[in-house]
Amino acid sequence: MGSVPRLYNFAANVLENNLRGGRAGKPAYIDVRGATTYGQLAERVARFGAALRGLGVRREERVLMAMLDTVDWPTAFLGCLKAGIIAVPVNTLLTEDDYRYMLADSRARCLVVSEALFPKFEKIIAESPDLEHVIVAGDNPHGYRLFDDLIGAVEAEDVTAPTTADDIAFWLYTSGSTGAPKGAVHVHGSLKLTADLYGTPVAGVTESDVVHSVAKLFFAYGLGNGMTFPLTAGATVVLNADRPTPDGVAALLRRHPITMFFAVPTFYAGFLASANAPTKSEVQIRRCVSAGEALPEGIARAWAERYGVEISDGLGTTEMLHIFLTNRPGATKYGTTGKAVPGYELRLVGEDGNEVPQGEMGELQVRGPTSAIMYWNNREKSRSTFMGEWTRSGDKYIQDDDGYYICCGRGDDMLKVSGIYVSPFEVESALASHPEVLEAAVVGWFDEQRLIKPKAFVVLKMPDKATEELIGSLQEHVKQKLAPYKYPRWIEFRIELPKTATGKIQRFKLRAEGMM
Ligand code: 3SK
Repeated sequence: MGSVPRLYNFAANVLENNLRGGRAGKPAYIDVRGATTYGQLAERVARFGAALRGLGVRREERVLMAMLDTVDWPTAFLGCLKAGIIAVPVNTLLTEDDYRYMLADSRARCLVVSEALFPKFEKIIAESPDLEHVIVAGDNPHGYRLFDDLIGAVEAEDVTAPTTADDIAFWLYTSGSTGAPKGAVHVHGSLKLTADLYGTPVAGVTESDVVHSVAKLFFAYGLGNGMTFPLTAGATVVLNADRPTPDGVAALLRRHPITMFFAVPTFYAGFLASANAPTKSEVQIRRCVSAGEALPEGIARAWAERYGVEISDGLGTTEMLHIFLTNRPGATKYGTTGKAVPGYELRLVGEDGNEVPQGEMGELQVRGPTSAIMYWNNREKSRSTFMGEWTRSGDKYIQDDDGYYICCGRGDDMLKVSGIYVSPFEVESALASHPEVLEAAVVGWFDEQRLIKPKAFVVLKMPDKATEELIGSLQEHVKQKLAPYKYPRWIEFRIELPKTATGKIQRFKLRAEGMM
């Protein structure tokens, strides 16, 4: 099982291993600008770390990364880690308000932003008192420094910080049903351990693989798929900076000999439905993984029939960094999330805090060496999530007679939409800010593929204003206020919402209507 030396720097270690393994000339990444070899990656990472140090960014200070998936992403992330600086990669689909919060909460001294995302930061840079340096990845510096110029201007000196395995390496923000996003704080050793426990032995990433992850690098899922596992194995990664559409990914699969494919159920479903999807003979995929939300059996079977490859459905959390529960090729039980990844222990806990008997539903809790050490600056949520050796997942599961775990949804009101958490409260308050809306309740609803999407039940101030046109304008209103993926796919007008005697909305009653 995995172990990490006491003195350990993930970035320095993984890059040195590849150079020592004779892979200096082998492509590590292929992006829209071409291939970057392991040798070039090691040099870029060293230069970026040295450049940050040269700017005066010190060990343990934070660098917020709002970056699209190009080779600049791993360069910046690994450059921070090598220099002992903390990388804070963030979701690129968020709003200005979200980023304002994250800059303030992390007190980032440096921002690295892709040119295409710069407009969302333009105004808030000046409002972030701790931010001293802005680096723009792309061609237009917008009055700041260009990423390429910065790394071109320094020597690739060795800035490796003598970190320990338990030193903080990076944070990943995750949203809860209420309150602001929480920064899950991860250490250097956890990256190695996710590869040693899951990436290499279970997902099976090898040196000969060409890997593509539809999930972007800023997700915990994408970070493992597109960086930790392939770099640990010495594989090659194909990156896609664009929004992942079935057509775009089909083109990548035709252009590159991709052997390992990581995606989320919504993507698998959309790809299967696409007229342009490649045939089995056009692709070289040998392994497929799904996570983010439970994979419906119909999608898994249709994929296996079309491509002759089972999709291994797994569950991870941002808090545990990667997958700890999964199906495996040859032992897949469709409709379940499989069994624990060796190195992790699972238990199902009831409302009373005791483990439930086999066959009964409980909250899934996990014990393993890759859990985050805390949520930054949030003692209350840290204490209730990281309970000593056990970490709460917030997901409800039952274990069947064969020991396979079956997902029964969330234990709170959160929705997972295409693998990303959406808080119903946030969508409700966006709806309630529309002048025609009195109140709203948002719940998860199955679409025709049995994948969860947000549905809103809306009470209007004047019920006779309910029209199809208003539905469209409410959806647009939410898209303007929040990250667009959070908008309600369906809106139903109601005269009133089900409530308790104390006026609390009974979302479970609305949810139950969708199950009928
Ligand atoms: O959503 C998941 O299942 C997942 C998988 C791997 C890493 C992180 C997450 C949230």
